[in-house]
Amino acid sequence: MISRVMSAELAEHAGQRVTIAGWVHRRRRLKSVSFLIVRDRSGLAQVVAAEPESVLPVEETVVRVTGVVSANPQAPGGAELVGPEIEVLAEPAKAPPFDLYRPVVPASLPTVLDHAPVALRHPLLKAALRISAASVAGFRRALDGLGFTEIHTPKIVASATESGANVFGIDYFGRPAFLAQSPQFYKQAMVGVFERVYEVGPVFRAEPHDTVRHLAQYTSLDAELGFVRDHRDVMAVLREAVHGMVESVRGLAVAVPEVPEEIPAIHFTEAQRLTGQDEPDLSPEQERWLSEWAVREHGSEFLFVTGYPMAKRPFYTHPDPDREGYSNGFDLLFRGLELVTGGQRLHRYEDYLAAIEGPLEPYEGYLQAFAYGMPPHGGFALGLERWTARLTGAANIREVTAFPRDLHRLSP
Ligand code: AMO
Repeated sequence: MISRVMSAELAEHAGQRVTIAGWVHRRRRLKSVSFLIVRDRSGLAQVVAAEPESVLPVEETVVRVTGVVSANPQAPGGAELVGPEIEVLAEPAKAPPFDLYRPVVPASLPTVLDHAPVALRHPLLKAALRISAASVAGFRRALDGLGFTEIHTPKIVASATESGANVFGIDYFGRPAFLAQSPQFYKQAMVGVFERVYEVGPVFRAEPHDTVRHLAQYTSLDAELGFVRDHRDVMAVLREAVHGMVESVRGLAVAVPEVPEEIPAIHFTEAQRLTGQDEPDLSPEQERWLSEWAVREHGSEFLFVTGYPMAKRPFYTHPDPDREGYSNGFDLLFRGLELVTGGQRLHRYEDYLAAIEGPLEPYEGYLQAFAYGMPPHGGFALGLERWTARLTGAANIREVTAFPRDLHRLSP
């Protein structure tokens, strides 16, 4: 049996008889010959057939094709397969909801999402998911290089971590439980074990808003590190993580941003002054304006906003020791959108006892970490779908999420 060759490697086999396998991406007739474009994990291969187009297998048929490789500068990858024997491995039961071979996705977002298992085969939609995968690989590589250990923490938990409002409740063997809104408590506890940890995993938010930047489940790229001076050490690690992600997508994404050696940072109060607002949080419009300002003033597509008011940050946030009412918490804006939240945390047991409102019982497991000694620490979380959307220019994060979960969508 001849072993399978990837479409991207065809040119290396010019003159040889080889076998490729994949899906029929497109059948087409040109002058006197028919072409079968076969799609595999590496790309597209052109097969030249003698038969008329109508007898060739239809789009999305799974095929194995054996033929002789012939150099042709016009073919994808500079080579094509001639004299093919086509073996059908699986016939589709249905036609795809739209032509997967069109250069631009010829369907609305709801159509794409309703047919995600097949729609995601479109090269553009697939490319976004590959960018997302490469970003995660870059994140891991950067943090591995900085002495971080990857952890995996429970997604079924006993208490809300971010706010009580948007938490999914579940029935856990007759007891109330929640889907984790973040790995916040566990990543902090694991600083007590490894000093530096990260996690890539799903988090759940019962988001009642139907926006282009919120999902009910998203992938959170979390990191947490001990022995920090304050939040600035966390921001420096985040810069390295983002830089690693950018390097990893070079060649895959079109508009790859520059990550400045030092990402510009402004204090929350300065951001308010610049935008002429005085709310305790930044609105999406302010975030957009500030991003444009950072490009204008600093030539940077990234901007840190530091020192958010304590009132708007979770209870585990460390206050700014020099500025009453403000925190050592920050956000990172990227291309007009909040991409990351992070900061320095409280680390003394008694500070937690004072910060937690209401009964301590749901927090008992978490509090153990602080009862047994924790160094000054901090961390951050980056929303993967927001990152990929901003990198690819997708207007809605659902376009770059394989099977998005939101207010209306639980399937496919
Ligand atoms: P926060 O709740 O701000 O912080 O979330 C961190 C980042 O996650 C992304 N994000 C979302 N993405 C898609 N859909 C959503 N519903 C959604 N909500 C948030 C954003 C956001 O910046 N524990 C803290 C992080 C930390 O301090 O370490 C937290 O979860 O990109």
